Amino acid sequence: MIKRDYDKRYLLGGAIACSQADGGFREGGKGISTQDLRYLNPAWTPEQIEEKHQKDPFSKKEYDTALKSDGTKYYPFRRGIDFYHHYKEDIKLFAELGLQIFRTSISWSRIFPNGDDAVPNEEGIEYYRDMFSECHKYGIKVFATMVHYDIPVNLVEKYGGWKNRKIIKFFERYVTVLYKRLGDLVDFWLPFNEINAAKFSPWDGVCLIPGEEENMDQKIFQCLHHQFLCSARAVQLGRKLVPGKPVGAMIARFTTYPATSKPEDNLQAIQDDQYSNWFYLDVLARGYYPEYMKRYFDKINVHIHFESGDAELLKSGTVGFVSFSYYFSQVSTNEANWEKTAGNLIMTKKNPYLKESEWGWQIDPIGLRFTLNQIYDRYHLPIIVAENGLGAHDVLTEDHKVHDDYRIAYLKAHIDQLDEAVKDGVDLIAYTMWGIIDIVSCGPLTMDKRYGVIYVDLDNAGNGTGKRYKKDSFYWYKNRIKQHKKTN
Ligand code: BGP
Repeated sequence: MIKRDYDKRYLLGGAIACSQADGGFREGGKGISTQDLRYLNPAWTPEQIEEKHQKDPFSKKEYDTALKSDGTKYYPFRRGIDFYHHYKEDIKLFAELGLQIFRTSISWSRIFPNGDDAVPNEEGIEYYRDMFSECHKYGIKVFATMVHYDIPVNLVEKYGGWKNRKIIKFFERYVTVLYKRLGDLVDFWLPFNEINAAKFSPWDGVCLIPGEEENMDQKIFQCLHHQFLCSARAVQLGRKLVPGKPVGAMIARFTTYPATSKPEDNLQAIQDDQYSNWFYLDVLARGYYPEYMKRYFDKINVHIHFESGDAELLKSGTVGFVSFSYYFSQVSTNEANWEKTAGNLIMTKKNPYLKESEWGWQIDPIGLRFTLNQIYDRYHLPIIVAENGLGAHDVLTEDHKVHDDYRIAYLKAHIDQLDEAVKDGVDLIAYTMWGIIDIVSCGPLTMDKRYGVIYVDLDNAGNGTGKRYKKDSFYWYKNRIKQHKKTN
């Protein structure tokens, strides 16, 4: 069981990820990561890259820097909000909000620039020590993701990334350094962001590269097997090196409803749920591959290469909590033609009972209570809602205000459902709202889609003052947190 130094009431917080927020991608000894690049396509000529770059001024500065600094043909695309240089003032704003927990990710390439280096990069370690200490100064707990999609590019180029079992050793080395050097400052550990991204976005999840489409499923699931083993090792090492600090699992939760009461639709819903959600958590929380996947693997002709000791490792490395991102719910049907709408990185069937965000994501607060109950029933492990929020076009007025009542309504509706789920008996540890401060979005890769309660004055091309402004939702969230703490 997780030993809590706070009462039963869950913590209210905020989340970001390094590759979408930090910037400073060639500073402080950092190596290039797979999320610093639009595509890692070794076949591209410098001319092709230049052409792409011309169409995307957003990356101009980084592109020039990358070319100058190491003469590579990489095409960096993420600038972030320069959190790397602003974390002190940003964390001060989080403290003003009353944030109880802050989730961010550690960039592997800041700790081991090439992934296979013999010694870690001290500057990288210092950066995180400073940032996390700053959180603790204000009483904010730290929830750290070890891999939010990004790994050092060198691991992909030299070893084939997640395809190669050798990555497990490099990951162990990375995790050991994290525990030993940052372990006193981190309260909750998460080896992988949205581990099911392996399947729904293999370019992000398991760092496959364009040109690797052949036998894609085989590659995806073998890579994933290596990630499962890494997660289990992170749990084992955590027990030894950071006892009492829980290590968890996370998926992008695609809450699934059957389209009708037709038996075929219900069966489809169960299967969709198994293949896109449960499989991943079942392995990490129960410690073995579920039976239903054997049939699925046969169907798609996938054979996982297990080595001796793998099954035992999975069994002994089960996680201490479960977490998920929750943005929308989806509908399952066995019919071939259905009206589609965009979901987070996937397409889903339209639900006539729900409204959509500007990006077509179906807003479903009750689905959050539904999913919390489902997950708790299945594993009886404490839960963190690691991401949830509304991406919207925000307008900064001349007097530097953002009147985002739509976001307030969204957050209120979802947090109210957390309270309901807790009354249902769900053991909820924390809620870390996604993009607490505006960051570069993961899908569209722009600043257009903003989630924050803090506005950052940067546009898609990276132009702007970079100044931070409090949106109306800032004051609302601050008050909600205050009320929340009172009822503890
Ligand atoms: C999740 C990712 C995040 C985040 C979020 C919102 O899948 O873990 O990194 O960005 O989705 O997605 P987007 O930024 O595309 O709106």
